Amino acid sequence: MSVNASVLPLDGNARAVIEGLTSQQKWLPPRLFYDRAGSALFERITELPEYYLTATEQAIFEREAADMVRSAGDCPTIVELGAGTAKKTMMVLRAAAEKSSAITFIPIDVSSSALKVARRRVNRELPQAAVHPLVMDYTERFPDLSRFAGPRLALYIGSSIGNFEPMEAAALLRRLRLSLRRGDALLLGTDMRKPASLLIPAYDDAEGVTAQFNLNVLARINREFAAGFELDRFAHRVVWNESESRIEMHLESLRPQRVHIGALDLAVDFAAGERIHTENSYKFTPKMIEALALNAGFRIQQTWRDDRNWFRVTLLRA
Ligand code: AVI
Repeated sequence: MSVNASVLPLDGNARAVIEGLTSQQKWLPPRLFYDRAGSALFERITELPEYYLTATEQAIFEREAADMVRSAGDCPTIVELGAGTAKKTMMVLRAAAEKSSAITFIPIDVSSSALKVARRRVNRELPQAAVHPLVMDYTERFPDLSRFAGPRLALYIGSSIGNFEPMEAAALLRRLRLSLRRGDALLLGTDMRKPASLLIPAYDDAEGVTAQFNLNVLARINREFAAGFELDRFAHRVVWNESESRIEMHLESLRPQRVHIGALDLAVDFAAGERIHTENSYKFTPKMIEALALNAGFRIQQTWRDDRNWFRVTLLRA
């Protein structure tokens, strides 16, 4: 039996592709980056010499994890939003395991393959920790954490909060706070504002991995929605938006073209030079972190940073 796709209810990604590509200023949501291919490309980005974020945050954790756990207080349950493969988290888990004999780790991510790696890693390196991975999109809903012992320590690291508009970021942290109890803690990683000469290469690396990561969004739409994007007709573009304090990623159409998206019954026209805005990555100042904490109803307790002041990890109290 053949089914007309147009009568089936559309999922969130389908709706976003239609909405984004029929807008005056075309856009696509950054969550579309993270299919299996995109998650693997992101792992490669984190190892690039230009992408200083991961190594810098990792160095802060290596030096300060024990102090962070001490300041957070006794937290037998550790919840991580967007945990991925939980590589950086190990340092916090090890420090927490030294304090409490029984710890529970709840990594949350949309990628089940990344969570499998995370679970194997924790089981191997810290067999005494109980691991409860949750495959879910935390931007849509929050898990019920009440069945896990408190107090809880939430982790939101890697500057993932920077991929949200300031209002959305505050709303997300507010929802997180509501799923925590008074006195629970949050460790928040934020990439700090710095000269464009350092920021641009981090998002436009010499090897072209970030370009592939950006273009993979079109490849994914081809795969999942029977679209006809020809990847060599689009180019990866990176802009430092000084007034908004953010790096922007775009895909620029290199010629006038029409692209059909079969499963959505949609034809999209592009002018030469027209761009699809695919990501914002906000770069923070201490004031921006304070405003975010305040708007989300958290109190800042302590901050750790690297020697160059490129990245910060802030302990917030619900
Ligand atoms: C996941 N997130 C914090 C990354 C960032 O730096 O904004 C995503 C990314 N985009 C391009 N490179 C990395």
